Amino acid sequence: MLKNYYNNQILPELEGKEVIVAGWVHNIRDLGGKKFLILRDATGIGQVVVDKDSPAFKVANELTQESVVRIKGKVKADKRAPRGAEIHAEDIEILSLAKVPLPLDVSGKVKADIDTRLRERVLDLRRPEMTAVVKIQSVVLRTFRETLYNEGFVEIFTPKIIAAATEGGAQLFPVIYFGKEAFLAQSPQLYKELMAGVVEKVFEIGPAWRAEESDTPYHLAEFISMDVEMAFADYNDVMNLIEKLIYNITQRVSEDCKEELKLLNYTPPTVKLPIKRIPYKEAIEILQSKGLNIKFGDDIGTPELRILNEVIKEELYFITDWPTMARPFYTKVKDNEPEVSESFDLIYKWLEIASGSTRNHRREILEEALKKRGLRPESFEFFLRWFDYGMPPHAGFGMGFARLMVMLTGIQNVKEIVLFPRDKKRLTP
Ligand code: AMO
Repeated sequence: MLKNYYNNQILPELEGKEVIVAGWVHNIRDLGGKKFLILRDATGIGQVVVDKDSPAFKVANELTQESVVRIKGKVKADKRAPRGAEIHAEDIEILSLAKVPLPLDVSGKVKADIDTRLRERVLDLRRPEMTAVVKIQSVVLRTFRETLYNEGFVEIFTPKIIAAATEGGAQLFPVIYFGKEAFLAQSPQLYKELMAGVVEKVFEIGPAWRAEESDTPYHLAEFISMDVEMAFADYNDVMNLIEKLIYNITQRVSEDCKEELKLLNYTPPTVKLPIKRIPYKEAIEILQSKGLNIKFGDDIGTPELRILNEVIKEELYFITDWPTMARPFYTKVKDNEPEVSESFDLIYKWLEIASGSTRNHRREILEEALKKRGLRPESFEFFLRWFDYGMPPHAGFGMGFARLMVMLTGIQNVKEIVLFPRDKKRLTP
């Protein structure tokens, strides 16, 4: 390794010890006789003092913000330094000199608008607030995985170049696949169902694509979908599992990401179990009682969810039993109430973060559901044929990772959360 200490290990107990640290020059302060280098590494900020008579002083004069340096020096306890200790530099090696001026101020003194931030994304991601978001994301993914592994789930990968739309015909990205038309997967839906028919409990964390025309703070052309499918289960079992996942994730982020949340000046919601389950019909009645011109069959969009949220006063809630025809063909109809389906959305305040359902597991019912939606069963034969050979009843959900992160970081635009967001305007960086 080019270094033997990280910033967060430079503590007063190391007084007098020679250490080698390395990172980015976050800031340089010139105090005549000496220079203060604020050095940033993966663990945060550290302070390095360069005295005028040190051989390192000449090199320090050449330093620019964001240059990468390797510094050898002695630790000195000082209450004014971060964690109560600083390094007195003896040798500074410039590993990569950064150009001046920077297209974006990483130290955060000069604020940039969202377009500039996304254009200069790597520098933007180096800002401590954004680095905090990146770290929280990793804790969320780990907790999602660990919870599911503990519940006996198997992690899978499904193909991303596929032959048919799974979530409806619009919003599809076509690709030319060896001269044939194919599509980028809108979700792993059909393949995760088939795999529930192999190992019962599966999950996948992977990209999904939707050719979203609209430019909203909650839609991306490419998003990470957290998908679960379980055999011998229905939508209530799936909602119970989501409760466990959301509870564990929120708990773990609150405990393990204290520093990061402090940087973001945010406290995630406290998840109270069980999460309220409101049937769609009841939600419509509430909205009607608030004077909205809405009827059975209509979508409950963001403006309506905002109103519903004011009435319900829950940070998290499920809307269950959506109209059958408002859901994709794979969704099971409710047994004694065919106009609604065994389906749900999980809502955070007024943002949909997950949706799921009990699935149809009988071929003839799937064929009928496809036809009702104007789709040709023959186009889905690659999926349907497996229902001839033993498919258990099953259920599952898909959760938008970036939308979950809205709840966990308080950042209100998913484009700020995703590392390199893809939308109608952006294909680079
Ligand atoms: P759905 O289409 O509701 O369901 O998507 C599941 C979840 O994915 C997130 N999401 C998005 N996030 C960002 N940008 C987008 N364009 C976008 N579209 C969707 C949302 C949403 O709740 N196969 C079903 C899931 C299932 O039933 O298992 C599906 O894809 O958070």
